[in-house]
Amino acid sequence: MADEIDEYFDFALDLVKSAGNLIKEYVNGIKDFKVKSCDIDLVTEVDQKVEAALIEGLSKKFPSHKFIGEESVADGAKAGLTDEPTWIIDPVDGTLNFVHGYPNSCISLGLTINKESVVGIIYNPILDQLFTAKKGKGAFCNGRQIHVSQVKEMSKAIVSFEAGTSRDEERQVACLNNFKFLITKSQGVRTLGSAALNMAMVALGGSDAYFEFGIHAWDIAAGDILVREAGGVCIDPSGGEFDILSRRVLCASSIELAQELAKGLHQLYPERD
Ligand code: LIP
Repeated sequence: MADEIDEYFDFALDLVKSAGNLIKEYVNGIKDFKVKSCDIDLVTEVDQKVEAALIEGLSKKFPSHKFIGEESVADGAKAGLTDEPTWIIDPVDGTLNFVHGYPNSCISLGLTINKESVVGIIYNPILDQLFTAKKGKGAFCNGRQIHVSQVKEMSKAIVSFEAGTSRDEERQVACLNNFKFLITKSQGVRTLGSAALNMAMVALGGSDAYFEFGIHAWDIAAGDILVREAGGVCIDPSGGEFDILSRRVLCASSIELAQELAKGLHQLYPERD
């Protein structure tokens, strides 16, 4: 299995690096975009071109593999996860940032086998940050091995979260309650605008935890294995087991910090993917 994972990883990495050039062309932002579920949830032709290039390249090389892509699902494809090798793709994670020319956007590519993340690639071509992980082989940033911080308590933690794509009343209440929880209990609060890059910062040890309600499998598949291979944990925000299709995620440098956060969070339960 390890040799197969190496082959999958090496081929996918070349494709991601090449697709990153499409994003680099718009380092100052892109003014042509379409609105999806609301005027915060956007898509550009670059999102669509990157996803098409990754699916075309991977499906030619590995014809039996399956795919869950953000824009394919937006166009009606099912986000069904099977035991087959499945590539889970966010072609531009942080699309709102990308449209604005705010340099926190990335390609997020995860691979699951038997529903377990075994490969993660998160590439921000604008800042030239390449985060990678393979099952059992550690986590890396630009080829340098990385590790989560040693932080085990909120009072010493930088915690990131996101307001997300919708602004309905229930989400506003949860967001404000959780923001108050963080500013009173943690050392710092950050919101990067990209789930994958928030998770990469935890793996890097730059921040100590991240949680979000309402994200999708494509936002977190790569970040899940990256954080775990960096020595961190990924769990459900209520403290239970991580479920990639639940649209809920909490990752942290330690289980102690994750559980302290889980105890105090105002929970949201979006409809599953
Ligand atoms: C984004 C996520 C982010 C979330 C945004 C959006 P996209 O993904 O990475 O965490 O808060 O609402 O969903 O849509 O840019 O691929």
